[in-house]
Amino acid sequence: MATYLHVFHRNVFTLLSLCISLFMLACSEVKGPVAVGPIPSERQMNWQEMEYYAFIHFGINTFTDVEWGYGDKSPSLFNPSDLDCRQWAKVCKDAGMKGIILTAKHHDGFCLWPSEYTEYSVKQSPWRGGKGDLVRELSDACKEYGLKLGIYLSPWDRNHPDYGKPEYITYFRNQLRELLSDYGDIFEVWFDGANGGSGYYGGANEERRIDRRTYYDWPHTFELVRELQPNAVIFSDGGPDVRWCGNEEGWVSETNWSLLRRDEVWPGYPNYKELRTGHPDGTHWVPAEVNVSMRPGWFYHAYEDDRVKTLPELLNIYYYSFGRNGTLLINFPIDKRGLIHEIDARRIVELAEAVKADFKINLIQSATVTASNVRGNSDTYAAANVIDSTKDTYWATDDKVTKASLDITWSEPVEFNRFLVQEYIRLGQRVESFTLEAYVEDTWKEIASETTIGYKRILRFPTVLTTQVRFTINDVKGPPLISTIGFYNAPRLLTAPVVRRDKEGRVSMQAADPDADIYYTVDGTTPTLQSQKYTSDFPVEGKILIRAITANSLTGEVSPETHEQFDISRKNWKIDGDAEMENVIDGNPLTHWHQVGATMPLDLVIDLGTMYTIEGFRYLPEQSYPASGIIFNYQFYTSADNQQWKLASEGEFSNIKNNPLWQTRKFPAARARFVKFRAINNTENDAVAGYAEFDILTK
Ligand code: FUL
Repeated sequence: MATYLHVFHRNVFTLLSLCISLFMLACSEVKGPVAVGPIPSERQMNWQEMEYYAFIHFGINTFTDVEWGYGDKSPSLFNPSDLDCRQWAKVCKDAGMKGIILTAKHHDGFCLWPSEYTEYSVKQSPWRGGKGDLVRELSDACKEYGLKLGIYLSPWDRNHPDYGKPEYITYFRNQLRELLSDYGDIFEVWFDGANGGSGYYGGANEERRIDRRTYYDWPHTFELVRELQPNAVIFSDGGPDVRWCGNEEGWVSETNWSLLRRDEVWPGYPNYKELRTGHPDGTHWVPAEVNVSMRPGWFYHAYEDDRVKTLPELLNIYYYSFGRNGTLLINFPIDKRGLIHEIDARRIVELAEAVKADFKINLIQSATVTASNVRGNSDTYAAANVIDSTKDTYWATDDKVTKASLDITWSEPVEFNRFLVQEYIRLGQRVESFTLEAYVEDTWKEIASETTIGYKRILRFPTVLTTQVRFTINDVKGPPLISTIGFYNAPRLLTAPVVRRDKEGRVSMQAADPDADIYYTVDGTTPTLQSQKYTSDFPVEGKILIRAITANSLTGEVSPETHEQFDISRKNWKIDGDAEMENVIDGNPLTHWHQVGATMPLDLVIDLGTMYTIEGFRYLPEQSYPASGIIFNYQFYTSADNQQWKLASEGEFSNIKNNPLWQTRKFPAARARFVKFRAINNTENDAVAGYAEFDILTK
């Protein structure tokens, strides 16, 4: 019995000490980091993780070929021949997008769903015999393809008679209620900052200005969205959930805080450029969304079929949005058939393929990572968390730490040209600056010195070959929390190089990928990897034909060829007028000059500096969108003395509006030192002559 008692006591004692040790362990467990500054809501987190989704612009504007409708056009114009929302959804799905936002009503007030509150809708159109509902069709297609649906409802309505009066707000909210009640889950509600101005307004045809801060009583409209779609984020210039990025070109600043002094910003905020960086001292979590179109315009125009963004342009947009703590909302202008145009569809899939290739293998998987400091030396916050693929684990430091680093080592040398890093943003955006260094040829070499990280930051740089990298966080708002790190070796992007010659006659070449090499010839032969390699710009006085390719010298892969024929250098040319006139002969098609007169014709007179035998000219109209002063009818004169002029050529540049490319005209050779290019009229019939470039052809 005594023995049993002894055993019993011993067991109780063991159990007690076990409990005590467990209790002590629990007490000594490392405390988790606390939030620093504003943090995202669950709906904002869900939205941020979508990363990439589509915008659709479609409506009467598609059929009238304008960007902003006045609100006076007949609904009978809306008549797509082959509308198929499943085609839109398939393209978006194939492109890797997670949702689609539809312009249910743009500024012209035409509704793509049969709203009960207006007749200005698909109800009055011939499409589907007036029985169609485009929002329904898209909502169904999204469900079928596993995409989320978002709604753009323009606050500005140039059709509605009550716009500008309090009654319109009721109308606007009624429409919002319809859209947010009848079509299932909505992930984002998009309120445009463009508001108030001229319009049809039920036949009043007048200018109606509103106070953008107060007219819409936004707080109550936002409440309505919360009531009907509690999981939807609300977009406007200043949130409340998602902010505009301050441009429509497809980028957000490298320094990009997901924070905003939200109460200072409203839709139509004049200091909108601040939205490109956010406010480091922001009071609320309001991350940026980058909205950009596949083409210059938001709505479809056939003349932009050859102006769809190129793959290098789209890749830049990808890296300047996703790669800078933004999400990407990319717009497809639906064509008159009711489809995403084949060119846009192909291009967006090319982007998806290029991105997939860029991020194919994460080299961190074969690396060892050690940290300068780990929170409480606990495994929960270990450096290894940046390698695992779970987004909820992270490397954290002790609270007092303000500077910390990760050393990343490989047993064999690796090559990479992309670096990806993510903060654990659920507890706030903290990192203010960081550097990336690599151990190359026995020294530490800085690869990048950058500012913010946020949800995701991706850096592109020339390929590095190394076995050791150091990622250092230099300045923080609170101890850093890093959830993911990645190193990738993206393939070279091989597109035909851009070859230019400036006014001084210097020829320069540029590849879309800084890692790629350029090879060229000047003797008319086909360029190969054995041709001259381009290293820096060089002067060329006279006429020259340059043929160039971009290549991956290691694999031998080459791009399509660029073929540029330059005439005499324009070094000694003189044009009388303001400094901007130089843009006409600077060799850069992206700069331009406008000559504005009271009436047409307008003359551009150039002194070539010496006599030449001239047999033609080339004219390139302004390349930006929308361009002005596109010359249609012209005359071209030559002169030896700037007194006696001889007409050498005249005519029209047919289809120049739809296709504003280089226009070349040849004529019987003439000796001259002066040339005069006369704009007789332009495509808009106003008194403006616009030029991106002008050149002559000599014999
Ligand atoms: C702008 C609008 O005025 C454009 O037409 C387009 O809808 C774009 C997304 O937002 O502010």
